[in-house]
Amino acid sequence: MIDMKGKVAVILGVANNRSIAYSIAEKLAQAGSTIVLCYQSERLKKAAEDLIAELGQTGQARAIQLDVSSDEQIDAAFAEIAQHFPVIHTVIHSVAFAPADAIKNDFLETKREDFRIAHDVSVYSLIAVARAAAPLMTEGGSMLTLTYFGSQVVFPNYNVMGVAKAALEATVRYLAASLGPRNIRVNAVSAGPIKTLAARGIGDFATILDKVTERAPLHRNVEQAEVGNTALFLSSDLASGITGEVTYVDCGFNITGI
Ligand code: NAD
Ligand code: 0WE
Repeated sequence: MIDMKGKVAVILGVANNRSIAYSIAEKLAQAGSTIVLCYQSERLKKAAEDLIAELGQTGQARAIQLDVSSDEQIDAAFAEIAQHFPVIHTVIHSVAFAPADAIKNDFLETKREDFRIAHDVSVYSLIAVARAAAPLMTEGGSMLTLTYFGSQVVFPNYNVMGVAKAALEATVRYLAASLGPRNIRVNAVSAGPIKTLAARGIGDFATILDKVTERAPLHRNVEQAEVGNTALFLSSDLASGITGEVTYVDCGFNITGI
């Protein structure tokens, strides 16, 4: 059993209890971590507070607003976190966004502004959050982000998100090199397709899930809890020698050729 007692985890990207970040929060909480949940907007505040309560957290746990496209909100959120927790150990970055047009239209039509937004929210935010979090990670620790195989090969409609995930995976390597001397590890989990809010409204998502069942070595789709378990492992001291890596949690889909 992995023991995270006395550790503080800051988690970004919980929209509801189907979010991958929620499953990660559950696993970290069950292992004894204190959880700080960051929600994107006022609209998600109550949901975040309810989820904290569901996780059975004690008085210390809290929910804080943080839209990662704002430097001011990143600074304010980590200043508030620092007031409550002088030391944090884990950061989970489970955030991605591209304007709907960009993941619907032909890739050739990708607009400059849509490219910018996708990379700002889905990639630059990891650097900005890492810079704000690192001064609180004085005992070393682990940062994790979520990526998708669309960074390596083409999936219809994934489009600019695939380009952003490729940049995110490279960012993980450069951050790992930058933060290694402080004993802060930086990794990514590449999850197979999962029906979450971010997958809603994506045309043919059911087809993508069916293809995985047919082709993946395990002949099924991955579940949030499996991503949560891997995130717990990578966040823990059991993974003390792993940094700069992309770990696939996809029932083996990415190793198959046809
Ligand atoms: P989700 O919709 O539950 O989570 C996405 C989160 O991003 C939401 O909580 C949303 O509030 C947050 N977000 C978007 N813009 C933001 C901003 N400006 N500031 C702060 N937060 C912002 O969906 P999910 O599937 O749990 O996605 C989480 C991560 O997992 C994403 O990085 C996604 O690319 C990745 N991923 C998802 C799948 C999948 O099939 N669902 C597969 C592989 C990787
Ligand atoms: O990273 C993602 C999706 C992230 C995402 C989702 C949305 C939907 C709503 C980013 N931006 C937006 N913008 C919106 O307006 N995934 C890994 C899930 C996903 O999305 C796909 C997939 C998979 C898997 C799109 C096409 C093909 C496969």
